[in-house]
Amino acid sequence: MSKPIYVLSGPNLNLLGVREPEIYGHQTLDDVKRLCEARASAFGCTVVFRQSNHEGELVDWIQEARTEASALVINPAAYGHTSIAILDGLKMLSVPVIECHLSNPASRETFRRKTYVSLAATGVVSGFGAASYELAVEAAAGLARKAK
Ligand code: CA2
Repeated sequence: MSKPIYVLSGPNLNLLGVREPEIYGHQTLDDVKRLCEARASAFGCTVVFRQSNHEGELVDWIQEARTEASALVINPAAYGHTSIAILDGLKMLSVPVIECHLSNPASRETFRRKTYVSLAATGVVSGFGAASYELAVEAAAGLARKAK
């Protein structure tokens, strides 16, 4: 049995679908989880889907992914713009890392234009709403298969 794709989401994304639907869409994080599971299953993969508002917990899960995941998809949310701890954790992975954002941070405020996570990412998917996660899972599944 191959290892799952870890799909991690950062702070405030538990409130997805509740506020700012014009930026982040109407779908909830549970909806996004179902979309990721369906897309992974189409590629013969499974996902471990988790969200945390806490930087350290995200770092713990990234470290867990070193041995337990075939690939990692991460929407670091605001921590992408601030967290060197998350960047350092990601740099320790040898599996593919896909950074994913619902919105396109490059087209928003200046402070969103830099993400530390991108420095450790194999690739980035941004701006497609919930479909960003599906596309990221698809990319992760393809890269994980190639790496076998
Ligand atoms: O577009 C994305 O996915 C972001 O990672 C979302 C982050 C933001 O800081 C990044 O620049 C881009 C914010 C997540 C906040 O989550 C919310 C959920 C529901 C309602 C409002 C915000």
